[in-house]
Amino acid sequence: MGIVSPGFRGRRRPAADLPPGQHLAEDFPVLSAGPTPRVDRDRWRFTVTTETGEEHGWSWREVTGLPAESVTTDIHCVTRWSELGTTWRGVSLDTLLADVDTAADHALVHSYGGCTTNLPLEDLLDGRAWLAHRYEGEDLPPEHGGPARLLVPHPYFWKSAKWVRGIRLAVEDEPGFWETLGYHDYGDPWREQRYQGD
Ligand SMILES: Nc1nc2c(c(=O)[nH]1)N[C@H]1C(S)=C(S)[C@@H](COP(=O)(O)O)O[C@H]1N2
Ligand SMILES: [Mo]
Repeated sequence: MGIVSPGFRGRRRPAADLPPGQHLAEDFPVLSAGPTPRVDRDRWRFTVTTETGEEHGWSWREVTGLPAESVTTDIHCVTRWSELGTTWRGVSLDTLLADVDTAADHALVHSYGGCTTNLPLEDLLDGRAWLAHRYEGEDLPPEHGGPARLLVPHPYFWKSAKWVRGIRLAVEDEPGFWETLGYHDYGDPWREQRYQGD
């Protein structure tokens, strides 16, 4: 028996799993606002700065020595492509933020290269965000944000900062690069929060 429809790919799930207005990507598109920063692992650092200016920093060796988790998740870009069931490996932000003493509600994520994006701090906690350094079983390639990127799959994918360098915690919300350009402050794909005012 067996009905094989042209173009069927076994890995794909039904489009019912897609948020409104999204379609499946053919491959893993690269979406970068500027050139790909090349960051040497020997000089790479990840720094969390609290609202009082207290810094918590990790070298590449320290970050990759922390317990890592495997994550399989769907990702949704505001330009309307989605990918289902992508697999990653990285350190949970719960682990990185565990010893950080803060009263802040907001996070501004900074990337090597200067890009920024903002998120509520609570969206980085409770198993919803990772510092990802592996993608589909390989080191994360530079064009997709290597050495390491933020993976926070429940909002649109622009919140998943590539070449992540650090997080600044703040009492007041401050829009990042994308949000200043008109993207939504929060960006929930299931509510189609693409642009300010959605
Ligand atoms: N630093 C930085 N992070 C970024 C971007 C960027 O241009 N610079 N693009 C964002 C957008 S809009 C998307 S959809 C994803 C794209 O990730 P990819 O290029 O790995 O597909 O990265 C996000 N993170
Ligand atoms: Mo995007």
